[in-house]
This record gives sequence, structure tokens and C-alpha cells, in this order.
Amino acid sequence: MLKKIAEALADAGNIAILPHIAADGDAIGSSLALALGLSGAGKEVSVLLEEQVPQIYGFLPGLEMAGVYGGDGGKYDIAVALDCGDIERLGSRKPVFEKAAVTVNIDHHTTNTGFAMLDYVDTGCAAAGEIIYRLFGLMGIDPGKDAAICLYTAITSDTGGFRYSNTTSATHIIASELLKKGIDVADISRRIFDTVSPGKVRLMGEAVNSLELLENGRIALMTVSCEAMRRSGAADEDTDGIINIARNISGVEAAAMLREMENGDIKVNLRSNSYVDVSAVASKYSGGGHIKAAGFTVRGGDLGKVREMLLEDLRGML
Ligand SMILES: [Mn+2]
Repeated sequence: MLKKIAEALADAGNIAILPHIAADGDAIGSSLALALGLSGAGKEVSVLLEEQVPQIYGFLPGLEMAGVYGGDGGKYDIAVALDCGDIERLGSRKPVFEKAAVTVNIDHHTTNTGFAMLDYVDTGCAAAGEIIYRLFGLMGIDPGKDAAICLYTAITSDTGGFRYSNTTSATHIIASELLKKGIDVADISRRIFDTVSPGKVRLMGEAVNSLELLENGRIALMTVSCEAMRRSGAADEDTDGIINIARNISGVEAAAMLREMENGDIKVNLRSNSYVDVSAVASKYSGGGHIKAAGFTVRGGDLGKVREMLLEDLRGML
């Protein structure tokens, strides 16, 4: 299937690349890498985003090919959904995808619904970036330093710096190849993992203050209200990774962060450490993800009720 996708891309003239909403390092990194590789092969490529690129990814090469989708609705030979578990993850860009002559879905989420004409889902890959690296191999594209920076960012993001259980021997082999392109690993790592905005630090404080340890410390729950979000002055992207504060507490198996959105929705982030399958919990609420990292959104939910439902699900999985 990946070969089929490689052939379809080789035949296409103009290509749209669509990372998931609230794009993370893997979604943005793999999209920009693919854009760089394909434009180097003479294709006309646009990366259409749902929102502005988070500041921490502002250093990535290829951003000149990316922009926030404005609803103009161009028609593309191929639209590629990247790192998207289902079609709803395209948000307002769904029509762009559906109007394309050929639709492609490249992903690594276990909950992927297979929504394109050409679906390639490899749950054994730690990041969508690994799949893009392989796709380059099939297309005879040699990633230059710029694409290598993007792919390394994608892979290091989704593996938490090669620390999560999704990290495989292949992950390291690909990273090794990327390092041969002369990328500055220390610089990328510092930008991705060690740089925090003042708003994020304050938000961490809010999250820690809300922390509850339940079921003999096996469940950790954090709640961030609209009010707390406003007080901290944090941006949306600053919520990224905060769940790890709860997950990392010794004795915790399942961690959840409930966030009240301005529009009344409740956004839930889930993490587990060894045996709880949080993607199963997320799927129950039409969300998705991976076994140890997943999430879902309850439209117009009540924070207290969502908390109760979720706790019941998590208790049942301990
Ligand atoms: Mn990913």
C-alpha cells in the first residue's frame, strides 16, 4: 500500500498535506518533511493547517509551504491526511480532503478508521515521521538536512525523546540516518523539550494544584478550568505535555487531564504507564489514540459529570 501511495504521489501535480487539528511535533514535522521532499521532486505542495503553528515549531524548515486553511477550497490531485486517526481530525479542512481526486491516509494510531482511498496505517511505527521516511525510500527521495530536521522532530516528539515504549530498533536506525544529514540534535531537543513559556509554567502550577490521587494513588487526575487557563495566561498549545506531571508520579497507572474549553466542551487527555489501555476508554467517547496515550472531547459537557464517568471507566481497568 505504501508503494501504491508512492506511485500516486509520483503521478500527481499538486498535493495538499493535512496534519491533524491541534497539530503536534509529529503531525507538523512529518507534514513539512513530506512537503520538502515532494517539492524537491518538482511537485506543487501546500500544507494546510487548522491553526497557527505553535511557537516551539517555528524553527522548522518548510514552513513557507504551510498556512492556516482559509476555506478557499482549492482542488488537489491528492490530499494526504497525516497522523489523523479519523476524518474528524481534519476539522474544517474535511472538504479539501473529500474533494481531492485521490485521498491518502498515512497514520500510526491503533484507532485509525481507514477513511481514505489509499490507507496506510502502521501501528508499529512510533511516529508518522517514520512512515514518511520509508515513503521517501520508496520514492527515491533522499531527505536533505531540512527534511531530516523535520523528521527528527516528528520522531523525537512522539517518542518523548526516544523514551516511550513505542521506540523500536527501527526508530533508532531511522534517527541514525537522519543524524548523518548533519542535524543539530541538541538544538532540536532543547527547542522541543526544554523550552517553556511563562504561561505554561503558571499553567503547570494550576494543574498541580488541582491534582487528585485516587484508588491508592493508582489514578491521577488533573482538572483545568477556563478560569485557571485565563489566570495562567497560557496559550492552547501550552497544555501539551502537562498530563505527564500526573503520569510520572510514582505508583500512578492511569492519568487524566480534564480541560474545560471556552466553548463549553470538555477535553480529556489520558495516559497510562504499563497495562491500562486508555485508547479503549477514549474510543468509548468517540476519541482515539494509542494504548498508552489517548484522548477525547465531550461536547458541551459538565466537568463534574465527565469526571465521574471517566473515573468509573478507569477504575474498571485497574
Ligand atoms: Mn503521531
